[in-house]
Amino acid sequence: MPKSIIIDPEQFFAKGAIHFSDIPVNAYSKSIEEERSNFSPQDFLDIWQDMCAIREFENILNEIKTKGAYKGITYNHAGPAHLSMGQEAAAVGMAFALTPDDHIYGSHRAHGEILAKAFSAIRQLSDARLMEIMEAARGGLILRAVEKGYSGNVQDLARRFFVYGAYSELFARETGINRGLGGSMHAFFTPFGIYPNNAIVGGSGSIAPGAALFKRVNRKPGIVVCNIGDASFGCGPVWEGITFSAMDQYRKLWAPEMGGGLPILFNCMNNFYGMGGQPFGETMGVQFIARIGAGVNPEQMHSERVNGYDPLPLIDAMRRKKQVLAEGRGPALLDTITYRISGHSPSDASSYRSKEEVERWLKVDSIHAFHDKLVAAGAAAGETLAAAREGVETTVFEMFRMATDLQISPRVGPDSELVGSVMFSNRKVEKFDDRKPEFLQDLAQNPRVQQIRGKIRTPTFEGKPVPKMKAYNVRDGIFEALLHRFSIDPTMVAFGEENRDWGGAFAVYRGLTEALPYHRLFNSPISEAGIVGAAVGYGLEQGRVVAELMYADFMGRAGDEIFNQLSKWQAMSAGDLYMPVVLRISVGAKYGAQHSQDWTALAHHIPGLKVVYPVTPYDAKGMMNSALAGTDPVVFFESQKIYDYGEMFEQAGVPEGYYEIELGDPSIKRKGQDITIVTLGPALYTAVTAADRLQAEFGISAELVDLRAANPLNYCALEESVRKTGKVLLACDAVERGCVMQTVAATLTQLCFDDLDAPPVVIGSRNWITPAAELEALFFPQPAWFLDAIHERILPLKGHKPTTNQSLGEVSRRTRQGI
Ligand SMILES: Cc1ncc(C[n+]2csc(CCOP(=O)(O)OP(=O)(O)O)c2C)c(N)n1
Ligand SMILES: [Mg+2]
Repeated sequence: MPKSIIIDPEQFFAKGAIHFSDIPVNAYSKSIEEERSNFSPQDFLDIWQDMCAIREFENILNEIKTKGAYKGITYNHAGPAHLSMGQEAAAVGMAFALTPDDHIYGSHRAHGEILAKAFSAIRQLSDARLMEIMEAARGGLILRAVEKGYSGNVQDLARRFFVYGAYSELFARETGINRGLGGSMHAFFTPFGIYPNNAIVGGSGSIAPGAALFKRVNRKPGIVVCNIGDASFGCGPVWEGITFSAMDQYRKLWAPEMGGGLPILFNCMNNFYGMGGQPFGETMGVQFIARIGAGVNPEQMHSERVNGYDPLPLIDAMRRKKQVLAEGRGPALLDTITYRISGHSPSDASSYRSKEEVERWLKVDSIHAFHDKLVAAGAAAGETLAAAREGVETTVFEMFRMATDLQISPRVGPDSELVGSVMFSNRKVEKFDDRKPEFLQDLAQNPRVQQIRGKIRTPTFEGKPVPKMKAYNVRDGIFEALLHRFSIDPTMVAFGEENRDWGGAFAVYRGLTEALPYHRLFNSPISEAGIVGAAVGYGLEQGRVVAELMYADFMGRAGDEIFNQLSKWQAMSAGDLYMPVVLRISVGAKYGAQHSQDWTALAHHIPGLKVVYPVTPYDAKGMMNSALAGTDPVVFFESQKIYDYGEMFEQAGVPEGYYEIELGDPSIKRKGQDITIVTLGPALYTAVTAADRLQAEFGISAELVDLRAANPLNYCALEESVRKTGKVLLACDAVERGCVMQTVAATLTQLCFDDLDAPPVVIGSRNWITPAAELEALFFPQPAWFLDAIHERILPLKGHKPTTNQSLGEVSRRTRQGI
């Protein structure tokens, strides 16, 4: 427990200095003769031909991008090709020492890395396993194409399979390793330990730590390598990922048998350029990426700079870093020197560097240099190397030719719903592993469990409303659902800021600290990108995870991780991977402009996310149960306004046992005849007051429908209600412009146009900053706004005197001013 780490003033006032140790720079000095005991002749040959295969793979891409043809094959490749020509030694050196259990994550410039990792894995897997993998991939489609007329051995067949699958992927073919939905910058193939590559610079920096966390928590073999560029070290999420990886708690607070520090190597493919900006000498001040390790932890991340223009120093370093990680001393950092002789992309005019510089690097081109080194040392014969190169180039060309051929490698049809069909996996998985879930105590002894047992789960008790202190509330509902899944799925972990001893900033987790070991519930750094990124990485490794953002306002800090990562990997895997991640986001109030915003609209706008916002204990428990049984990313909004509300609608009360509520089904909270009021979030309770007034003052009976979800959304109950009443008002606490309710109103207008007496009216918060708690009534929708808006724009209320201006003229005035 952190309580055992005493912050003693004596200790921290003591004089001293911080000592750094030297960070090695190109310390490798072994000759080929010395390396002969570490590599067989076949190893040398394999390294050489892997480098040559990668060079040819990209050379062909370069030719078709710049000239539209290669060796008589004309092809127009519409998509990107971020080539890494020149970086082959770095790719092969990185992958050579890895096993299939070691997982690589990478960047937009990863063709070389994925090929190198595949070749390395293929050499280590048995023929039977390779056949199994190839048969399973895309239902055997890729294998069928490459085995036709082929009679060689299984390893060569597997190499054909991967090169062809990769080209097909780049060319958006059904035969692509990700069915053409990943493409050049995102291609991956998990059976060979190749995990997502990322078009967002540094994107893998926050994701890969989650993968390493998965390995630790679930005692999986292997390490995680995060291959990212030198310029990506200017990205905040990379720093957050490093910080997440280097937390003291892994070694100081987690049980020693968990294995210590995260098994992650940040491998900087340092080619000295962003697109054209130079991190060295221009856009950063660190000069050596390796220096960054010194700022992270006392071990300085075991950081070093290594020459990655030669595969052998890098393989040597990789072997040593693997050992460090195996000993639980991670994370590690490698600053791998390389250079891309190709442009950033084929349209790059290289205006940012001199010809002379490129020529200097061409002179020491790793492919030629390694060839000469092997020949000079007598480690390989020139003819053998030449024959090997010719062999791989022939294969690569043949695979390219096949991938361009629409007969052999078709695209999905223009009317295909393929993309839509893989946006969500919509599965139920009870648990992602069979081992026994770990707990620290018998749950019957848990203080929170005992406290909840004494609470009242129904709207009334003995005919009276239930006092707040006694009511089973929204928090309890979420807690019970979490505990249920924690006790079934051993892979399930939860983390976020102040999640452990504090019990989550809003006490939802209170009681879990006593129940769960550290590795299942822990405090993260204040790193929203790091938190969501790690959850994505954990999910990609197929573990269940709950991450928390303390306030919706902090979504901006994790924007990329929520909008580009969490949402997209299921579809980019063409349905191969699940994303069993629940992202809890608490919506604030009373805390002003930067802590009180409802940003459901942002999440709802992004394809690939399920977005829900339950506000009753019954809904919170049932929907969290569903989210935690599912396989899709669920952004689970919660409202700080109503955490302690008891159940007010479900007369039978909140069941003690397990039940699920389908995500996307709205709930009718009160039956009515005259008007439909639709809400999302805590506006439900404002609507209740408004509905009571409508009934009492005007005899109008309102039907209250709580959407409970923004996406997916089943319109059946809404349509039915609107057809009955002919009138609809929609309300939420998000600012009115672009809120979820605007989408729902527009859709309902289309679906129910003939049945509507008036256009749907949307009430949201004002398009302002959220003002101070004392002024919130000016900002958030109030019951009077509902009545005034109905009076002005739907149904005149006899004798009603509006207190606010909800007229259409006012709507025009506000939009004109942008407020
Ligand atoms: C977040 C983000 N910002 C900018 C870009 C545009 N961009 C693509 S590659 C690149 C340079 C990346 O340099 P580095 O990380 O060193 O990788 P390298 O391209 O050298 O392999 C930039 C700026 C992007 N894809 N993502
Ligand atoms: Mg770079």
